[in-house]
Amino acid sequence: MRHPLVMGNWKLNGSRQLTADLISGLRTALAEVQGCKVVIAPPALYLAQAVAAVEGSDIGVGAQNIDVNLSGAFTGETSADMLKDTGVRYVILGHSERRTYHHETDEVVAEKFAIVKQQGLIPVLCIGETEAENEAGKTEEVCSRQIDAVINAQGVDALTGAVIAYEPVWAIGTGKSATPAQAQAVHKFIRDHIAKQSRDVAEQVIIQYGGSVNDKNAAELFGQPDIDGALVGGASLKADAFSVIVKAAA
Ligand code: G2H
Repeated sequence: MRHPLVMGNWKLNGSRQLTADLISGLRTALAEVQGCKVVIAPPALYLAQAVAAVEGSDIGVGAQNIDVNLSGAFTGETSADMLKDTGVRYVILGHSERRTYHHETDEVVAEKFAIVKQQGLIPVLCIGETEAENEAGKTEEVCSRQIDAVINAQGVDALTGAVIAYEPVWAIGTGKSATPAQAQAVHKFIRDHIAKQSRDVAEQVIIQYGGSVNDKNAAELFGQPDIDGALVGGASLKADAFSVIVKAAA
């Protein structure tokens, strides 16, 4: 039985003050909520503060990226080892902003996926098509290629315990979310694609939707059978909006 996961991707936003205030607001608003796992992903600099601030609550902490190396001469990077040492449990991988601005290929993302799994952390593998790919009817081709980069390198069992976030690039930060029916169709395709290799893995893998999820559209998205929560950007920066989204998934 899959449980929903709602994760807040703060992207390059935040401060010590916002981290303290947002987590305090979430702890209050979500104290009674059960049935939905909640994870926040602040910028790397605030991860240690966030881990300390969520202590004693059910809120988990995730990172937005890692390096493929565990240590060494790699200036400016953060390793899976360091995240684990800090108390971080989830790692977002292959977000379209990293694929676009940092030129992360499917192969690099798959390598990072392997490191995250080896360190006992939970990868959140972001996949999704651009607007041009969508209009060219290539959504399924792009999503399966991005997943197959992991499956071909590590086997389908690598997806056991992992999270996939389907984020159509045209819906990210645009206010233009996919409709529940559009998202469900792609989520079902993704699950069926994995099921060709393993029905068990396909049934247990959490597939989040991401792309302009907010307190108004969340409930209808979560009503779809293959949508197991959301990866939330902009709306995760306000405790009240994010709490409404979490409660819609619970
Ligand atoms: C998609 C999402 C979070 P937003 O990137 O990953 O951001 O909800 O702002 O579209």
